[in-house]
Amino acid sequence: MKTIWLPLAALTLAGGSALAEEVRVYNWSDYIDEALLEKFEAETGIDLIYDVFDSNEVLETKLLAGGSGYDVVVPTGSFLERQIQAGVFQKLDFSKMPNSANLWDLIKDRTAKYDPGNEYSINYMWGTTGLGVNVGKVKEVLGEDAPINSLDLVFKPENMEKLASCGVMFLDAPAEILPAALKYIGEDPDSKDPEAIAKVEPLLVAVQPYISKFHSSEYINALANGEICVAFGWSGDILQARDRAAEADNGVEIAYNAPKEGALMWFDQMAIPADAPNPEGALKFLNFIMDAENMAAASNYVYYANGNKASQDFLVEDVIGDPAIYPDEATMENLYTTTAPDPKVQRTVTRLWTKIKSGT
Ligand code: N2P
Repeated sequence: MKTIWLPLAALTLAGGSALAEEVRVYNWSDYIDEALLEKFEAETGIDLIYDVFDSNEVLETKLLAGGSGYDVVVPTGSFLERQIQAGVFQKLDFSKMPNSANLWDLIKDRTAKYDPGNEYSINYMWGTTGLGVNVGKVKEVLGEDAPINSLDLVFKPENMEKLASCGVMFLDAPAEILPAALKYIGEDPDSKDPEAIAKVEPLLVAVQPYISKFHSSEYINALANGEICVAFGWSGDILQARDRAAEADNGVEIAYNAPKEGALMWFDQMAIPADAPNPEGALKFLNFIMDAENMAAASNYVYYANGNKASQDFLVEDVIGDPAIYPDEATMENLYTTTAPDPKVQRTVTRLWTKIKSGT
């Protein structure tokens, strides 16, 4: 076979999409309006490869191994913090992202805790971890005064024993469930003390037999179609379940409550791996996401708050006016944040979580 060498420009013209620019994004599942992905491709001519995950641990394993092949990834702040320290990301060139002027100082101040100076990441969305309930079913099982806004719902074995009949799912996320259990027993939810952490083991082992599954994305449909009656999950996901049930008109009424004992507030941050194949394309994607109308479209679709001040003019009332999404001051005071454990404490957490999930 004869090889013909052509200048790159000619090849691009002749070869069409074979040589088209690509950007690879790895984001959480159920976390964007897919119309935005098409809009990005139409506006930039870049091919977007969009993959999803539902676990910080899965993302972290790929990032620490290196060569993930992704240009944009979305770890939660507490994970991003130690990934920055491990050298996983490159600094962002804000001069190439004029839409970064739209970011919200209030959220930047909070994310600076994980990314000092906000040099490596921008906030995509933030939310809380709490209780999704099928109101009718839970009241049927536990009575009219069921504690649907309290951690008693999921941490009291006598409640869980009854709820097991209609189905309970917990996030498969030790970094979220263990802090909630610590808070429930009166410990610092961000404790790094192995003795304090060990105290949640009996609590969680006692309710484990009543948990039908530890999973971090299946609960959306499971709640919406009435397969489960309680999910310990993420705010916006549960609100999406509420809408899916309403759309199906199946008589299922879903509510989300941040537990009155306090709820975890987390921040999901977009960042560019140090070894990203197309960092320039990644900056274009981030700039697109920071456009006020695009960011509002994403939040309006997935019911999570975002870190973009300018987007607030385009948010629907159902989103900006819902304190479960944009907490009022009183709700805000009841939210806590967490930081990354060091590798030793992380090993304790991982071992404990394996034990809890297996119920031993
Ligand atoms: C989206 C879940 C994002 C929240 N489904 C987890 N940080």
